[in-house]
Amino acid sequence: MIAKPLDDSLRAIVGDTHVITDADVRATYEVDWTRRFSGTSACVVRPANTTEVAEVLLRCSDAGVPVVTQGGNTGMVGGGVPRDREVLLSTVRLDNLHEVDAASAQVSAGAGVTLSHLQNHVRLAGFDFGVDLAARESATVGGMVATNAGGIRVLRHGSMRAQVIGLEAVFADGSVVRRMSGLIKDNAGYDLPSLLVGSEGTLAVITAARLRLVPPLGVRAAALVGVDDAQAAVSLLSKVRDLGTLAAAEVFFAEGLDLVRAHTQLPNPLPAAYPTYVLLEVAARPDPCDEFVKRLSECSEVRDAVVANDVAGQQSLWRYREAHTEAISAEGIPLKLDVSVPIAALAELVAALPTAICAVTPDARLVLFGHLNEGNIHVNVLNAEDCAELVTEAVLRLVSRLNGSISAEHGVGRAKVGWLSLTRSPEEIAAMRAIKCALDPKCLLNPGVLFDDS
Ligand code: FAD
Ligand code: 2HG
Ligand code: ZN
Repeated sequence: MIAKPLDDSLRAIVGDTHVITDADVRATYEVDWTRRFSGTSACVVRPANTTEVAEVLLRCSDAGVPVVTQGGNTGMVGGGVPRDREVLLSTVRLDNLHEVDAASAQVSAGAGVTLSHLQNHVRLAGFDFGVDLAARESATVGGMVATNAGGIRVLRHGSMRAQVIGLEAVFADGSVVRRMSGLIKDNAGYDLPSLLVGSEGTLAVITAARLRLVPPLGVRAAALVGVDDAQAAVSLLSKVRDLGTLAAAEVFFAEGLDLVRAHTQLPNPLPAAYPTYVLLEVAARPDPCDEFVKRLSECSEVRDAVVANDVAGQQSLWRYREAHTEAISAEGIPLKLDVSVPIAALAELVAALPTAICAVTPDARLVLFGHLNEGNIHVNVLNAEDCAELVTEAVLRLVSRLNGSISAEHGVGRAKVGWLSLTRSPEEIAAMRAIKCALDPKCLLNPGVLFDDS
């Protein structure tokens, strides 16, 4: 599968055991989490440090062989799996995690460190990390930077971009750039770390990140609230947001809850069923719970609510939201469209989606959920394998008409390449292509991701 001279050089760089050519072992790297995207790699290479990454990229560049970078392989848009005999560079061994720098509230982490490892590490030092998401056991620092991951704490701390102070990365030709000193103020020219955040592996391989830490959330309370519809959810959010203690605001609907309950055997969270559910969490010092409960009792949108101020109770409320992805996957391979619209248009989007999708395929099963505060809805469509393109077109055009984005947090990957122009102007796409050509002139990094092959 791979020419002998390149195979020999890769083995010389990372060692025999870290160049995987066996088809059965490669297979786990060659299909994505959703099972929707797969391909074949020439081999899987697992470098142990930045020098090895640089040498691997240099050899591949000399041989003209494309490279796909993979972290935890939890991405949802097919960006981290090979298509056709690329070298797959896995970052699993870049798992160096430095001591927390308490004076600056920062930490340096290798690209292959998982989110849960990072969280446990910084919590032991009295800090927390500002991004959290349900794939925490597998998603890596490098993958989260490369996708500018969002998740459940964006309303409090921003997305991954807001946590990145500096990066170390290797360009396609093997040259290394490093900005890891932790300077908050450093305005000397173009900010390369910012450019690499969200670049989806198309500009460089990120090898390490210097990350901002946040104070622990403090005392928390979570409420699962039943409301009438998406408009009521938006209106409720606006009434609790000004408490100043909100730490999460998530939304899901009756279909999703039914699916989660069928999959997990969890009981009904509230005595009656409601069309729409909002999961709110507050966190602060001093204890924000009483004020939160009082505010909820004053909101006419609340039809019923269960409040948890103990950790176990909060975790069980979160389970209803976080189990959506696995419950949907247990039913089949969904078409996943992660979109955002201005919050004022959220209710219109939620109301229009069933009609738009039904017009393409009446048999589709639609499950919606997402991050309420950012107008970010995860549109999951089951039974749409045969008409995925048409459904994608219908949903993304609707989103574009509502001034939304075709990708809120998962990226463009391979999944949405054909629709980039719905969200980015020709001028923006031309500028992005110019950057790609300047940094990766042979187009060897993640070909087919973000841009089509032309
Ligand atoms: P991978 O899947 O391995 O790769 C993703 C992309 O990043 C690919 O294009 C890959 O080439 C590139 N990449 C990976 N590592 C590097 C590197 N070191 N250098 C350069 N490029 C690299 N995402 C959210 O934003 N918010 C959520 O709330 C959220 N929840 C999720 C819940 C579940 C259950 C699952 C399965 C996924 C969820 N995701 C979410 C999606 C996913 O976890 C994120 O996109 C995550 O950032 C991917 O990290 P990873 O290490 O798995 O990257
Ligand atoms: C989430 O918010 C993730 O749970 C996954 O972004 C979304 O499964 C999905 O569509
Ligand atoms: Zn999400």
